[in-house]
Amino acid sequence: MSTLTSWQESELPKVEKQLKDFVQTHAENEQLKESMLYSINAGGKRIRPLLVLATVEFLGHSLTQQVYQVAAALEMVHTYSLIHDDLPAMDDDDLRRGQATNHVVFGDALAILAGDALLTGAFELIAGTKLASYKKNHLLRLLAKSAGARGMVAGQVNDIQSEQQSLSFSELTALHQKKTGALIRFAVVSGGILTGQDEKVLNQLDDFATHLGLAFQIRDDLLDVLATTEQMGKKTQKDELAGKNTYPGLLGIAQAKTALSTELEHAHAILENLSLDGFNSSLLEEIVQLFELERGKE
Ligand code: GRG
Repeated sequence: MSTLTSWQESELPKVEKQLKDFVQTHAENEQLKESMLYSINAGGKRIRPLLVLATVEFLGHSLTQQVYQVAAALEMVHTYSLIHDDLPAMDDDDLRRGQATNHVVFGDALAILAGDALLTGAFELIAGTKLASYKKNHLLRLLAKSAGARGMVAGQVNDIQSEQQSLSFSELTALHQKKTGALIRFAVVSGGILTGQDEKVLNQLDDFATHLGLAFQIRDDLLDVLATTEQMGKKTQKDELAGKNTYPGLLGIAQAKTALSTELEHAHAILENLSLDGFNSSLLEEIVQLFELERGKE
């Protein structure tokens, strides 16, 4: 068993507990609770919480309840974004995480409201932690910025508005730095904020996560072309049909693979540089490897 596998088996249940306890105790309406828990329990990979936890470990600090709470809050924002993205008014998907999408099971209205409650609940969860006020403020402001009109929401709007138009490489990259990248950057930088790092380290973490976020998106685009619906637990081959701008669409598959490797090399190099300061990067390195294409698709 790899270090990452055994570590995540012992650590992720603590994030799951925060997620479930929060929804159980904060959703008064039974149907709303059911709808929120349906998507929370649908078997996401928990990449963003893993990045929060691994960054804290990398920076030489122990994992406290506050770290698990911030990781859970981030997963709540991510889960809300998937519920809303799947709605008929957006991507109109009926399969997510290998299951029927939230609106297919609960109806559009409840799905929208479950997403709203997960998003707002994330801020309540962080605000209620026992972190020092300055850290809490920083995390709340950064999460709002990352999720909102300068972050993920901005990226999603860009994505919708640019369907059926051709974006350049730099326009596509700017779109994804917001749509997918902003929450991945929050995951890593929050580890730095939680452990009280100075601005120089926070900037390096942000730089590392920017490359990781792009790698994540290029890989996701490649898998839409190369993987099956069963392998992904969501419909594949959709991007081209929807007239979406994608890395393989713009660059071709071979060059998109090269772009993925380039982003991962940049991420490695930044991590190595940070490791010179005495940090142990082995877990984060293993997580970076998860962003490579699996064997058979490389
Ligand atoms: C609705 C405001 C709003 C935003 C939605 C994130 C997003 C923006 C849309 C999701 C659509 C999509 C395919 C994005 C590309 C990459 C991505 C975020 C994939 C899903 O994340 P994973 O692979 O999913 O971490 P799991 O299910 O494992 O959590």
